[in-house]
Amino acid sequence: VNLERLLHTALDRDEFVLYYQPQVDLRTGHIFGAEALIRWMHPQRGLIPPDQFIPIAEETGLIVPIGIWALRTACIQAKKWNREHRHPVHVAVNLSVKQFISNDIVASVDRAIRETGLNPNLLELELTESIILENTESVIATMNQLKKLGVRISIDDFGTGYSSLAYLKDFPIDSLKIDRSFVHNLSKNDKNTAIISAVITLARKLGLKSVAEGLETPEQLHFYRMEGCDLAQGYYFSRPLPEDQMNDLLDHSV
Ligand code: G
Ligand code: G
Ligand code: MN
Ligand code: NA
Repeated sequence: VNLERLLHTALDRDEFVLYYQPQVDLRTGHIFGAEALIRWMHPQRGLIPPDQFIPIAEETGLIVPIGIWALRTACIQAKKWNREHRHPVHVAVNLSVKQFISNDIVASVDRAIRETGLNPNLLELELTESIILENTESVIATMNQLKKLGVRISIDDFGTGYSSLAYLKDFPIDSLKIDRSFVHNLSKNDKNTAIISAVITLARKLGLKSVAEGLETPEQLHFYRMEGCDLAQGYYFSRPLPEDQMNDLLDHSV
């Protein structure tokens, strides 16, 4: 089977969908926004998760048009949410490194914002630490151009890459998403508690927002809140939801 053709057909037939995982503001308890997570709604095989097709999309270069679709769809959705709700609703979109360096990402983001009319401050782009392994000068230049558009940049899965911390002072980023692997088996003596606590402090001292990922229990939530983490997402609050369920959640929140 030619996987590239399959993905191309999926794009043509509009078979990709975005799910949305709510992000909660830990100080107010309000919904801050949502992370958009792509799925492939295959007519025969059902819902296919991103780890089963994003790597192929990257290899074949199809990540570029798929990424443009995701960016645009998330912006359209967030624009709708912000028309209908009093509180600002942010949306976060994942960008793979290939996407960030391979095409005119700045033009794509600019177009998505202008064509949908979304306030760019409500759009966050999630990058992983692996971006650090690319040409630093050009990554910084691209990030600065994106910042000029008014969007926010976050580092996803923070703490799991092989990168140094030095990039935190050179890169114009806004938030750190603490990888969910640190959240498991939280107990008083666990080394993970020390790491999480240090990352939250690091973020605060650098003027960055901290975001907890993968919260599944009230104990985990309590710990992150006590440490002063700003935002959180995880199954404790909600799994990633299809559009209509995310709409319902927002409709029933303050
Ligand atoms: O939703 P799920 O936990 O299965 O997502 C698995 C991975 O797929 C995550 O690491 C996430 O960053 C990635 N991912 C989800 N949606 C997108 C997307 O629209 N673009 C890219 N590049 N990656 C995505
Ligand atoms: O790498 P990224 O953070 O973009 O990936 C998000 C992935 O994490 C999604 O596939 C989502 O389904 C998954 N996820 C979100 N919340 C939780 C959680 O509380 N527990 C677990 N195990 N996975 C989660
Ligand atoms: Mn993410
Ligand atoms: Na993550």
